Amino acid sequence: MISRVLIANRGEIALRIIRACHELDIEAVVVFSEADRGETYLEYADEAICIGPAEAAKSYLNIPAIMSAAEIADVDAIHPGYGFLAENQHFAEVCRDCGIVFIGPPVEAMQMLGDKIEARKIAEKAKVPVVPGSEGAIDSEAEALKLAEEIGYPVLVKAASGGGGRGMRVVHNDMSFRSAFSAARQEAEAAFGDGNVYLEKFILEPRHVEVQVMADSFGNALHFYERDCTIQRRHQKMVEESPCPVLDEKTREKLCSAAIRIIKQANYENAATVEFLLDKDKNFYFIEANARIQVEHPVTEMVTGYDLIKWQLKVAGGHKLDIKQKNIKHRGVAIECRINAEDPENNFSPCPGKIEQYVVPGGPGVRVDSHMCQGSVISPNYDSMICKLIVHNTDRAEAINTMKRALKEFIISPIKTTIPACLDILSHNLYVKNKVDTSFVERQLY
Ligand code: MV4
Repeated sequence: MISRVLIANRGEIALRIIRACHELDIEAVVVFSEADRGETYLEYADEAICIGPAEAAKSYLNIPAIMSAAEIADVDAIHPGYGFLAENQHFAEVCRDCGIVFIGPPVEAMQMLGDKIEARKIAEKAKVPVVPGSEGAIDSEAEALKLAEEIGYPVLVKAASGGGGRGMRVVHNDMSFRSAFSAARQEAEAAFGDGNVYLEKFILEPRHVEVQVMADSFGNALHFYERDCTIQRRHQKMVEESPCPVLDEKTREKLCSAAIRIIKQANYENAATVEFLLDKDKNFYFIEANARIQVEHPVTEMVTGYDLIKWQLKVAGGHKLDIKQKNIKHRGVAIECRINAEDPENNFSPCPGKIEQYVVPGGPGVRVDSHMCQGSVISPNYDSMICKLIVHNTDRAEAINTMKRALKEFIISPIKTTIPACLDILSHNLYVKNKVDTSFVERQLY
């Protein structure tokens, strides 16, 4: 069993993990940088340890500093949250070598899924549909060009170590193939130190649907249904919901069992998200898997009633995932809006600064995941998320109404926020009617 955890993260997810620990009678030790000193959420922890200056590279990404804090605080385990070191294989390895439980997957599973080419191979082995594309990495330009013609344009050149939209190039014809291919390779080498690229057919106007899974160390793997994360701008998710509003129960079952097969094939443990593209004809294709808990996990918690962070802590401590798949049900609809300190009227440029007035919404079906309060300062050093506003109601139309009413109740001043942008999305005819794809926000709104 785990009795004391170090949280190697900050802000809302650090607070979310503290809360889960305390419900399980686990002590929570949190690290912080100089920029976060004095933040209210640190008070909720049993201990807080300064690990360095504001720059993430010297604090939240500083492995020696974090391991020293773990040693001083005498913890059994480290929860990495999301971002920062959550998918850093070296960090997971250091934890293992120090005899500290890394609350996440085994190093080998993280390595496999971290390489998108390997992940594609795992999906194929698990008989999960992947987008038509190359068998593995492509070395030669001639080989790539030939394959692109076979697959048919448009095609995507993707980086093996990419993900989240980084290191991708769309190619529309033979003419532009050569330059796009070599540019993608160079970009990948520069950004990830891995110039390996692969090819996929470019799926037109897809929806982004992802399945939440959890696995234990006894070979049990369960899914907690899917989230639809189609509403995003420049690869930053803005609104997420569960269940996906355009899936029928039969396709949902196929999608979720496909995700489980991938997770079992990778000998995975702990929480993961398996990402798919859904095309216009409701065909789904595996694209990548994320070896961490994600920002948008609360929508899944709201529709299933399970606390995913508590389950992460339990399975990491050797507890069996003693739930039956058939007992995991989804009820109603949950929607999450990410509220960032950004100005929608100025190209979503970050608006760091002090929050003078902060009044959160409440009432039936409203959940606010945030570490903010009156007087909080949004530091320019980290991402600009202020809050995740999550609502739950009996159906989608009701959930949209609850979200709009909660967004209107929210008072955050004087800094600019994405609340008006979220309201624009929730009020848009195409969003309400489920006629959106991943380009909706950029094409219709911003
Ligand atoms: C694609 C695609 C179309 N076809 N792959 C972008 C992020 C990364 N997770 C994968 N991405 C995409 N892969 C094929 N074969 C379109 C995207 C994509 C996208 C995917 C999900 C959510 C938003 C997106 C926005 C633009 C492109």
